[in-house]
Amino acid sequence: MKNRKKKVGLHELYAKDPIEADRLLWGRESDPETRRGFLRKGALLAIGAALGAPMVYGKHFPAGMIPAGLAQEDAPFQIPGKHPDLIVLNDRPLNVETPAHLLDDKLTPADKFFIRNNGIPPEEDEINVNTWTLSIEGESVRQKKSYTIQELKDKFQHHTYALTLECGGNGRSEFNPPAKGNQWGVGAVACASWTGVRLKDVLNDVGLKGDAVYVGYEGMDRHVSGNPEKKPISRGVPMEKAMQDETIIAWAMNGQDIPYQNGHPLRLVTGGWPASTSGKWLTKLLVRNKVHDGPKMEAPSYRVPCKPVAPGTKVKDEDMCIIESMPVKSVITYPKTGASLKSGQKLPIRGHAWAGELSVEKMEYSIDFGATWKPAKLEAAANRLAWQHFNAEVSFPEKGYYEVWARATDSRGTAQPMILPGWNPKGYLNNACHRIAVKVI
Ligand SMILES: Nc1nc2c(c(=O)[nH]1)N[C@H]1C(S)=C(S)[C@@H](COP(=O)(O)O)O[C@H]1N2
Ligand SMILES: [Mo]
Repeated sequence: MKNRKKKVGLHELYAKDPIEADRLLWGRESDPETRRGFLRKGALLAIGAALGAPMVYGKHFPAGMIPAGLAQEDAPFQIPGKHPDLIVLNDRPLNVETPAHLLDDKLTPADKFFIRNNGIPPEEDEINVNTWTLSIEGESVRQKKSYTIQELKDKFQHHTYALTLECGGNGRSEFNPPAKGNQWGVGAVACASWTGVRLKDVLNDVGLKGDAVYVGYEGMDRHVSGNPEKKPISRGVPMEKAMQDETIIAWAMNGQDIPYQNGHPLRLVTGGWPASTSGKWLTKLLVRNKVHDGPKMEAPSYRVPCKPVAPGTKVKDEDMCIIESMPVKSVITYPKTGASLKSGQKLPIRGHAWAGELSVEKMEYSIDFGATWKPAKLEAAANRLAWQHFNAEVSFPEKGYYEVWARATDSRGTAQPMILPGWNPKGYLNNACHRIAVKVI
């Protein structure tokens, strides 16, 4: 497999030396503390030249931010069953994100669903749908029990839900100081329709002890070290999440077999929570009498500081808390960043918004770098934990370079931050507003 082109340029420079990057890009020094401040006229002209059009609302554009119009193009890379324009961040284990404009479908099709592997998936010929068994064990089951996929299908009622899965590290590439790990842009998120049986129906059939507090999963994938004793990942959710109607053990995505890289033939789906809790190639569920302690449950994996910290702070393991519901977020899926239109034309925009366990109550967009906001139309979710679609018709006052920023607000009134939210050592939960570049010519 060919690795994708190494990312170079401004993004890398920003990661290494943000002050120098500001100087190069903006021709001025930024405040080393906040790297905020706004552009002077000379810098505005320079940036306009680089973009090929003047930045009409340039006086509102924060220094230290890279215009979305200067985003890097990546080399195509072909993965079986996946769209050629997905972006490969790592090929062992395979980690692949979806560019925002390929997330335009209301339900994400199989070929556009991102891949986040922590280990090496089972070989395709090791997957036998007829003999695959799921065993339910752990100290809090009355008696261990196992089911074939056919038994699950025969014994329990089937349910289909649209469920949003977003990797906890989605958006990591923006953090500064940078966080190690896959440098996800915006596309480690998807919402497909999943069919299976409710985890709670299965757990009730098995019979639980009164002390059950957590359900962990194990999958058939292997640790990259090749050590058969080690699992690459085994995470889980508290009983309350496990017992929700929408928490399912699924065998189908969008009415078809789950794609191989996304967990065929069986996966746990826990919508609205970090997708790391949705175990792929599911072989085992462990009902625990304590917080599950499988690989990647321990600090600092999938945890953030319990209390906000200054960027770059070292945080003790005991001060890191497990991520549960994901924060409010949205993505503009049409047009693709870099769109241009004729002066006087209106630009239709659309995308999706989601808010973990909550719903999205309001959607807005800005064409002046967040100085003012206008409402977008927001649709109701297909069901709880599914993303919601939005659209708007955008007018621009004159020719020039613009960015369209989108901002969702959840049902508790919490809105997406315009720029990077709380820094954390592992780079999780970046729910800053998505933005696209637009030129009016
Ligand atoms: N068995 C197994 N399940 C797993 C993983 C894995 O590596 N192995 N990765 C987790 C993580 S971190 C994420 S973000 C999602 C990604 O799901 P996807 O690859 O279908 O997009 O799967 C989760 N479930
Ligand atoms: Mo993840």
